[in-house]
Amino acid sequence: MKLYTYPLTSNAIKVSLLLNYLQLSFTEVLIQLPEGEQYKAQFKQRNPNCSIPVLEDDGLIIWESNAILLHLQEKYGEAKAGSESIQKVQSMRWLCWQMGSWNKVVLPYAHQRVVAPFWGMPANESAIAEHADSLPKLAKIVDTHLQQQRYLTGEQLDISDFSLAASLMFWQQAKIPLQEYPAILQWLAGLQASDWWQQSALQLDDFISSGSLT
Ligand SMILES: N[C@@H](CCC(=O)N[C@@H](CS)C(=O)NCC(=O)O)C(=O)O
Repeated sequence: MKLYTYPLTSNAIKVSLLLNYLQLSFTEVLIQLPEGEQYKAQFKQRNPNCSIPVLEDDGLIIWESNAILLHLQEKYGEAKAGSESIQKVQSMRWLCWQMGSWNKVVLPYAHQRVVAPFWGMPANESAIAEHADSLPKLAKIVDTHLQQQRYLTGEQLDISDFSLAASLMFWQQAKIPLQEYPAILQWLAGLQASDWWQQSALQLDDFISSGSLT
């Protein structure tokens, strides 16, 4: 299994988190986004959108990070997690919401304040400000939900938790204003305490200090 990735970005982080959680062995192929490698013909053959992440698994090529999560869950996940149809619908609801609403508002924080400086570029604060007014509304929805249950779809960890939490990997460094959402902070603290989250965090630290995959 190969993951074409640029590890610092939120859509890539969600896949790495799940791969570590499932303890799957895979090869990472670094696509140097700052050098425009995603536009090269060889990569474009794999993803015509010229974006990462892309998963190659037994000849199957999958782009779109949430579709990759679904594939990994279906093929390698525990049978019990997400097997109930109502849970699948709830999971799909959060995955769609993550891509359609959450990403637009939350992803720019880490992208501008962590990834851009890593690339030697100044943070474009107006890219954050453009959607920042919507953050309280979205965070409140998640927080209210998590006050009632441990994870997004119930008491079991679900791929939608990976999908939303990935963009919070650098939340303190990126100064994402989450202080008023205690249930989100509690959920996040629980995820951060797990082995697979810490494994991903260490891999990101390594990438930040070396600029390459180890
Ligand atoms: N909806 C896609 C978004 C993929 C995406 O935008 N990836 C970014 C990194 S997070 C990328 O590759 N950007 C390169 C570019 O736009 O040139 C997914 O979830 O996989």
